[in-house]
Amino acid sequence: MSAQIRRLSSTDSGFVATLDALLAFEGSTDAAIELAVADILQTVRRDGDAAVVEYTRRFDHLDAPDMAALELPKSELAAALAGLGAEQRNALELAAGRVRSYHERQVQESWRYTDESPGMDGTRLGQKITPLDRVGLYVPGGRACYPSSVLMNAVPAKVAGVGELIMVVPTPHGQKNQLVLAAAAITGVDRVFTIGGAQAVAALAYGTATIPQVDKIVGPGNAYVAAAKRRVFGTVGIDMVAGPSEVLIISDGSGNPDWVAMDLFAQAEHDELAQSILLCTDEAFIGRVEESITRLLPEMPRRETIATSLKNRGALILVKDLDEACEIANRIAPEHLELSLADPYQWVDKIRHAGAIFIGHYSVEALGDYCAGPNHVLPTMRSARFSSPLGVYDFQKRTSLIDISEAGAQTLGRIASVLAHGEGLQAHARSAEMRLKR
Ligand code: HSO
Ligand code: ZN
Repeated sequence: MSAQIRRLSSTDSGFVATLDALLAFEGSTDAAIELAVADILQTVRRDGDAAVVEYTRRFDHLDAPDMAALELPKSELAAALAGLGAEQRNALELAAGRVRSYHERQVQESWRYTDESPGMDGTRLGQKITPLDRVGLYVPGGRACYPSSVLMNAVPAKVAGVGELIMVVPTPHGQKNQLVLAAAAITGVDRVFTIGGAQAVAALAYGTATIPQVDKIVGPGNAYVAAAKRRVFGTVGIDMVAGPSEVLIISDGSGNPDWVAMDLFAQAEHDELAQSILLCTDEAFIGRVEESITRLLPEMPRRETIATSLKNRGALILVKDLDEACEIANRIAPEHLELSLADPYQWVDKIRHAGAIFIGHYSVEALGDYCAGPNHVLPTMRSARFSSPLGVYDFQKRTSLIDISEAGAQTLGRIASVLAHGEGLQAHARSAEMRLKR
């Protein structure tokens, strides 16, 4: 298998158009999938447990007499954890601990203050923070089934104080992933059901006799799960609908080309649509990275996926200088940005749009994916322009507190009355005016 990855230069004519075409990704809405999902949602909403059991038999080849039989007892989660080798258990626990201490810093506190502006005497305003009551965590089965993603979703939910965390994970033919169950045990997931697909999303969103209705559904999934999440949004909250994973590396040629090549591979091995791009100021270094790619690729068990992903969506791009690299990075708004630079800190401030910035040669995405501490659920498809990594914030909500004194009601009543009349809302005006002392 020969490695092919396009080489571009920012001075190429039509470079911006070429780059935009490379970045374009249709978060495809396949009509057949939409139709199938709509039908599944409706059926589960109507028939509850029986429908979920039937879909699980049909799609996952898992025969259960009833929904209760598809719930895993807590003892099975504990057994999965106990059954791990010491090395795996240790790694999982250390990762969970690091992710927890990072996320503990994100907890938002309620606040109140006394309004000191003139005429407001004794008026108090504030914001009350409340964790969500109940959250559903979707964990994929099959290829993209990551215990690390259980940690990244469950830990912030628990740190936020979510009342009950319900995990669903499909187990085709009854095949369970012990690391996933162990991760659920470590993070204190409350209940686990071995169901998946749009039917699991429907069960969580609408509730069934056995599965309690949740307030928000988080976690990655295939096209069916993504379509189902989009459709139930509004009935419940959802996290985000993630696209293929992306890495952008900015290099000044000071690094090791093998390291850079492997970082590109690490992203590309996720799936054939994953995107790995290098921006580099040093043409000779780009050549060395290309050599590393060719030499290292045959060693990789997932070389087919890597090769396809590099060929279709990868690029090695020569840029004029690091200012231009930062400009392009902001245009790309990558999920992961590695600053593979001798003196990275002066460039951090220039980056406005990225899910996570990995600073310097040792800060590699793979460490962030598992155990650095920050969340690995990050905005993809340029959505880092307007959104943020998954965090405790996604599991807490805010309620406004308004405590207006009698004096405050005089001051505000006059303002509100004027505005209410302006909007033609007489009852609003009157209810404000009634509090005015004559
Ligand atoms: N890079 C993925 C997360 C992941 N990598 C999980 C390995 N396991 C998306 O940020
Ligand atoms: Zn990864």
